[in-house]
Amino acid sequence: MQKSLFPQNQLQSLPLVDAKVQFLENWLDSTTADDYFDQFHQQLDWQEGEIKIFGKTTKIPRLQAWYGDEGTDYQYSGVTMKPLKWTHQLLRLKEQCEALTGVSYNSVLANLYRDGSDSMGMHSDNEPELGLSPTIVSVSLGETRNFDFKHRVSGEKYRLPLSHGSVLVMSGSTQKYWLHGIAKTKKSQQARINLTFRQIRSNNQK
Ligand code: MD6
Ligand code: FE
Repeated sequence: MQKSLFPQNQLQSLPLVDAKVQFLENWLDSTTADDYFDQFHQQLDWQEGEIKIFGKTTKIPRLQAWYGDEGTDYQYSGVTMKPLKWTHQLLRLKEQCEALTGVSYNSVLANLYRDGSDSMGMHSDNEPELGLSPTIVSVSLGETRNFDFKHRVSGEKYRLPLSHGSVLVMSGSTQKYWLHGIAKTKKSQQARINLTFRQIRSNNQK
């Protein structure tokens, strides 16, 4: 039997050194993506998150919600988030991400960018509970926003627009060498939801 000329899925590798980043623009068809957007926008328990910088508490410029298996507490910039119980739709999307990547996830961080003035600063997802080379799957819904990468050492930059229904997978040494973030923009006014599925080492296992 002839081997398929194409890999199992259509993920495309981005040309970034010291990283493994894969992307698929129209992963979800538009009806499915619309349904997920509406459900998550209405049903998730969106909170104004806070971070502590040098002991000072500040509101973050977007809304957040954290869902996962029991024990997947998440420490983020000095704040601990306790996971809420999975919704039916989040579990369904998690299973689609698992089928795409062949990796299992036990938690998801949801971010809601209400308009172009909401943002996420440049960061790496390198918290100890994620392990050394985590695979993180990111699904984007709603407004297209630019996703920026910056290499920690060389300063090299790469920008990728993340559109409705697209999926981005980061793995290997990506978090070690690259920062990423979502800049503010004057252009984009509509809401965007991003979901990053992760595998957190549970507190019970520590
Ligand atoms: C966002 N995403 O797209 C924020 N992190 O709104 C992330 O911070 C992210 O997309 C790790 C892996 C993939 C991501
Ligand atoms: Fe991130």
